[in-house]
Amino acid sequence: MEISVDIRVPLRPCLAPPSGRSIVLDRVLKLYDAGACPFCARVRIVLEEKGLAYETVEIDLRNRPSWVYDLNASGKVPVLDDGFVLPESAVIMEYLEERYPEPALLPADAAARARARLAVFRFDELLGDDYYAHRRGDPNALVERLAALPAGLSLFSDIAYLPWVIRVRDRLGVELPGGLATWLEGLAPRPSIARELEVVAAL
Ligand SMILES: N[C@@H](CCC(=O)N[C@@H](CS)C(=O)NCC(=O)O)C(=O)O
Repeated sequence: MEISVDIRVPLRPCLAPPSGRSIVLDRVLKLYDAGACPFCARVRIVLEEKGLAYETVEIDLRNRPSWVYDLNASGKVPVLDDGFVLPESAVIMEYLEERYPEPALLPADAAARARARLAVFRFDELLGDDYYAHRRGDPNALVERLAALPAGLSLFSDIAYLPWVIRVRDRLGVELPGGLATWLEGLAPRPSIARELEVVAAL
């Protein structure tokens, strides 16, 4: 695999690797993306944490092109193309962590890695179901879920939850419990997270 310094202008500068610490591969990673989508945000953040140059194809979810179903039978984004086509944000995160191991987002210790993966595996029950119930106006336990989030286990699992926590605060106007607000403040200066905060602010 050829690795060299990327001097190309990214197709979507607002999502370009922030620090100049980008690596370019023998092909450009392509992300089928939607700015508003927190599942896509997981992947955007991982790509930027790893300093990977990538281009995005923005999908209008309200007027989705039919070819999206050729990439992912469910029609959902994100979908990553790294020479092969891969849907599902949590699987894409795992793939990027394995394929581009530096910098590592999972801890070194096997038990800590397992705990981080378990937190991602249980995302729906620990946050997602109640987040979407709240958005629909259905009964929900969002506030209780936020107070009990498995935050701070690893950067990997934090990235899997952050997009929703940002949207809870900045889009739904729900006040974060103290510990979670502090956790978010601690992560916000990271360029990858600062960019996502900007994406959400522009929605
Ligand atoms: N389990 C999928 C969920 C992705 C997902 O729900 N994406 C939404 C946008 S945030 C989508 O494409 N929705 C279109 C649809 O449901 O038809 C993942 O983790 O990637």
